[in-house]
Amino acid sequence: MKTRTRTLGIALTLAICVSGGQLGNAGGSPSEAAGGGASVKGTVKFQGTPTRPKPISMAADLSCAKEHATPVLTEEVMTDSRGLLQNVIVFVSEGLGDRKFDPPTQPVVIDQRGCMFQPHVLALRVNQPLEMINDDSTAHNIHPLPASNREWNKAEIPGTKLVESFPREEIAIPVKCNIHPWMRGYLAVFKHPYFAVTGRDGSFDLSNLPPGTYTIEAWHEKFGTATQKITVGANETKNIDFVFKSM
Ligand SMILES: [Cu+2]
Repeated sequence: MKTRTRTLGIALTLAICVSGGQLGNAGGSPSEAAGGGASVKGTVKFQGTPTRPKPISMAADLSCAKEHATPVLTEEVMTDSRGLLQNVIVFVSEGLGDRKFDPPTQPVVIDQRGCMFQPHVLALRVNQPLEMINDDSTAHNIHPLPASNREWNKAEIPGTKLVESFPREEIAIPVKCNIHPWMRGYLAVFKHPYFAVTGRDGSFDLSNLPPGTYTIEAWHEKFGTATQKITVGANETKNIDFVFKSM
């Protein structure tokens, strides 16, 4: 497994505790998972003073600016008052052996709305359809910049819906719109269903894992990656809390 070392002076601390066997939803498609009822769940926090989100100027395209009564804020580092960190991809990076998982046929959607990529971070599966929608009255394009998948760049006039997919696992692919330089997002492509993207509460839940020993990785676009090994038994849930820190 390729490990990124872009850590920007961030240290990781990790706390583990064990709770009773509880089932939740896997980041992907639990129904196809190998089963075993093991879960790894927890939260991701940032400790310290994170960079404050800044207002984005959309003055270069007034049709974008008029979509917002107040300026939209940058989405690179999003924490709440407790430091719970949003848009972290948490996933199994090692331990599944040579298990194979068929890609879901149901598409995932990235929406260009208000001249922003929504969501900012999106995870999907290898060869899963990615629907790209332009809900704005202005033209966009969508231009992923992958390292191991094929690069493409597609224009999206208003009302467009395009479909693409990625054949190789890659975490994560920067995505931009060439027309609006502030538009930036990330796509993570997985060959298995055990991943999650943290929401406002910074939480993740990797459930329905087969019993085993896994490397769990957390990826954030600014803070880099952090990993930890964990062993879970059948119907066992373990909690992991990732904490990124300024040094
Ligand atoms: Cu755009």
